[in-house]
Amino acid sequence: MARFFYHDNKDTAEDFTDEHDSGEQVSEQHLLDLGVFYRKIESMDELNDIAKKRGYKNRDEITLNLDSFSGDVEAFNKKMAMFYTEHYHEDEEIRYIVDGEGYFDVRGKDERWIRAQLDPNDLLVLPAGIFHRFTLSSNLKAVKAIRLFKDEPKWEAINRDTGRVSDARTEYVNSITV
Ligand code: KMT
Ligand code: NI
Repeated sequence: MARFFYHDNKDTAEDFTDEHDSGEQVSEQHLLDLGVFYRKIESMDELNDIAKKRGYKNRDEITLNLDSFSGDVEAFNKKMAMFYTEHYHEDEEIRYIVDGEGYFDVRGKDERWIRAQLDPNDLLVLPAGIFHRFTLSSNLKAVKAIRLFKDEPKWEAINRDTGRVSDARTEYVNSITV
């Protein structure tokens, strides 16, 4: 079952896969107010149903752990650093956890990081334009997830440090009232 909490902002390059729970919880409603949709999924039928309703026509599966990089620690660490770099996309980011565990961090009100710890059967949808990052957890260092897409997969990540503000970002900011 997922857990949502404020990040303690005490992460370093060495320990960012640790939990970093500040102890302050965040509600599902709060996430909804940010445009972030969470659902516990009980069956593949339910996932397919939601995918149909929300127009997610395509999907693939990703396994992320050291083995998926054939034990190449450098390549693995590079990918981990990339996922953990703050960015947004021009489309929704839709992830369904099949196995393992992961942390999705999203920027909340006052720019505070909110951490969503996702476990098997958790579905999370990040709206287009929201700043976020991802990491595996120190506990498991592995995740298997289904990535769903409305259309063809688009992989472009717009990193925050580029300062690039696309229409998706502007629309997201305008849609948020919290
Ligand atoms: C992403 O875009 O951040 C990922 O695909 C991370 C792995 S999916 C749990
Ligand atoms: Ni992303």
